Amino acid sequence: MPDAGDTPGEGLPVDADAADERGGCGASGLSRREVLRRAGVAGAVTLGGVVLGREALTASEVGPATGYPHPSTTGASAWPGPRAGDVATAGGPQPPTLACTVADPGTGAASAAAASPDGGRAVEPAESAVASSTGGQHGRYGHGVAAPTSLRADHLDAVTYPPAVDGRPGVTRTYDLPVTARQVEVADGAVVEAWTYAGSVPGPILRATEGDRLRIRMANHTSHAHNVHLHGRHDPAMDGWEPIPPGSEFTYEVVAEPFGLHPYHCHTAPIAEHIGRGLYGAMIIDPPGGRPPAHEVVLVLGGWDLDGDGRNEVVAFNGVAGAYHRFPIRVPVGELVRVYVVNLLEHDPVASFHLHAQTFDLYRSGTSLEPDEHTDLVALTQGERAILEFRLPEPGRYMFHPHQSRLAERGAMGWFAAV
Ligand SMILES: [Cu+2]
Repeated sequence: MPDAGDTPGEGLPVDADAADERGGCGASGLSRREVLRRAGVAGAVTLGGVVLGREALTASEVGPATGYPHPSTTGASAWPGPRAGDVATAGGPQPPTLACTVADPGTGAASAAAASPDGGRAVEPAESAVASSTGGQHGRYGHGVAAPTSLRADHLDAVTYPPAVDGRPGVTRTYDLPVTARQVEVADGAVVEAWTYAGSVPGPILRATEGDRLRIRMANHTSHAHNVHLHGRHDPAMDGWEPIPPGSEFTYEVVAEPFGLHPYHCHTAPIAEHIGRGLYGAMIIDPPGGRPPAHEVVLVLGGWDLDGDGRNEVVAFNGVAGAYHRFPIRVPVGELVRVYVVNLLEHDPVASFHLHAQTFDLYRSGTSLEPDEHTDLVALTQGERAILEFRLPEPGRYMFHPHQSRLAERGAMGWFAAV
């Protein structure tokens, strides 16, 4: 578990009533009811009393060691591809601030259990409806910032597992990143009016081999100006800081370089709002010849300022609080795992990535094939990123989270399940 919070009282067990008041929409001293009142959302609020579940599973508990649904550099056929639900229709009026609405009151625990089928990579939820057996005195994980009860095991696959390397260098790769507005449930009881690239937060994982031509078509279907700013090295005329007006489109064309892991994001002012509402993603540029085969995962850290106070009430890997707590990421015991971690938090200047029970080779920005360090923690400022490589030698659950407890406890905690 993360350490106790950095604010007195944070991170400590809370009772159900306190969790109700300090739930996912208003963890920074503003009660959920107050957030809802300000957002103009009526209705009573009750949090399901689920608690953090077992901290370790045996191999039999997480299922047989087959059917890893995630692709590796040797398993291109496993790539699930975009899912229909990830693509939103364009347009619609933009609300003035992020809205926060309420999940089905009082049914969180039961719904959480029902939303964890054993298909795909799902393992038994770490959260379980055991509040009654403990009297609910511990509340749920992280101030009530838990995964939406409707979350499915495969919901984030498209932004978790990168497309496989196809081994064809020197080609032109075209990505469509239409900017749309849509509602996204980012935590249990928190629905925001997000801005998205191609319907998802984070946006699609862009991937190319160094030297490829990258063509990125951005059509702005919202009523605000936006753009696509790529990190890395390119023609400054294609840098993406110039606003693309509503209803317009632009095609960026760059040579993919240098190899490494680079973020992309909207660079239209106020930038904190444009990134904070979801306009960011990860771009993997592979070295010529690729990297060694591995089971690959992309984890983009982002935040949601639900009440417009300049603080993140929800912090999440790949957009949804607690997603990998509810559905741990399966990896096979003993095989190479490569994690692409990107920090695109606004408001919190520094984050980090910490892996429990194992250490990793650290490649800062991924721009070298030699590791910079061997450690269990990497600090990441805003926009910073790293590639981590490790093997998990024993079956079980290995926790990961930012070591800043305030961030971890707002939804940015998950597990690798070695099976
Ligand atoms: Cu923007």
